[in-house]
Amino acid sequence: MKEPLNIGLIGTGFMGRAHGNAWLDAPYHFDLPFEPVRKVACDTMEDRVRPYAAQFRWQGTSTSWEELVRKEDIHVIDICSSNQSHMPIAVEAARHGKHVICEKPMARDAGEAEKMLEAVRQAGVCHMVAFNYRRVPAIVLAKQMIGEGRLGEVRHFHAVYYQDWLIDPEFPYVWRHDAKESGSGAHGDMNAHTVDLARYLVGEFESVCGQQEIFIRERPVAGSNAKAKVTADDAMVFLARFRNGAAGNFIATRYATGRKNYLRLEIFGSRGSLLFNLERLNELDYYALDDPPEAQGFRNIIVTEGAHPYLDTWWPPGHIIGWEHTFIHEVADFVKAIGRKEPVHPDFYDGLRCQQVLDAVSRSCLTGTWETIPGS
Ligand code: SOE
Repeated sequence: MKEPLNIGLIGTGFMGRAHGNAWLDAPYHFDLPFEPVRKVACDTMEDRVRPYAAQFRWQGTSTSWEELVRKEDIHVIDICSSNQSHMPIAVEAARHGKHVICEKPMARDAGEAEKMLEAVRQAGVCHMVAFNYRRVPAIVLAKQMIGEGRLGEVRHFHAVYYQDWLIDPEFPYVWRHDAKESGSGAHGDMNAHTVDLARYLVGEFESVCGQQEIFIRERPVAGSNAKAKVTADDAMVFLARFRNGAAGNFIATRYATGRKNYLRLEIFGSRGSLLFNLERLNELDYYALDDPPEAQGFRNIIVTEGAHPYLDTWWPPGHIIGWEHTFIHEVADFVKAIGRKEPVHPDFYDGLRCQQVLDAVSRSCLTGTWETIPGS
């Protein structure tokens, strides 16, 4: 019998469901050092948390995160609630000795992220930011290939993250439109992912220059005739310089009509290139300058071989995996790190560095100039 690792999950919306599914599935597919126990699910509303707990089979429920993080028998706090709650929950959870996994963006700004990092470091607990796209096998393969020098020097990192769920002006006002609650809009929600992937695949940022847009300034409030002012960005576009000399360009928008969850990376190096599209997440396109001239061209790698990252635990070659698997990989890696008492990445330091880049982009929209990333 493995020792139990009792989980307290906070926030039962979209991300709560993705994490709930992952906690359920991870032990069936990965050899974990503990038995994760879905102990308490928490949300502010009783009528949200109860059906969630029944669906994902949690033992108990709570409507108070303050009480949950104090519970002696909870070992891990999994934060899936809205952005403004991340900092207070993470700090308190760490203070009570809990390991913390936190949804992205880690915080609303770098100041909050710093407090969170300090809290987990002081407590000596394991910490992770849930940038799940680092756990797409094709992305891990891309990292390996770049590390092996197959691209030579990376010159361009081009990242677009397109969604279109806001094109309807009648789409109601939600917390994601409120900069106070969310920190930012498409920027923190979507650029956070691509900035983290850029740090993972290319390296640290040096400076950035951004352009922010709010296309629809007011939105209807559900259940009333009132309208609320949108303060969080609908789209954020920016240029970047990396410390290693690579040039980056990034677009995050919720107005890419027809695109649903289209995260595309194009990485061009002196010896080769890699292309990735999240909506085809089992595939990686690779161009190698070292191929004989008559055979040159992009090749499409179906990333489902046992030799590919994470895939030895799933299905035979060609039997594809999906979006939810990235969360399963994430919680499995987190539990393994707790067992080994070792750091796991992306950790709260990575979350802070990502936040510093996002903040610098926002600053540059106000100053109209390039902004340097602290510590560059
Ligand atoms: C909404 O834009 C969202 O769910 C993000 O919050 C997630 O991080 C992303 O994976 C999909 O889109």
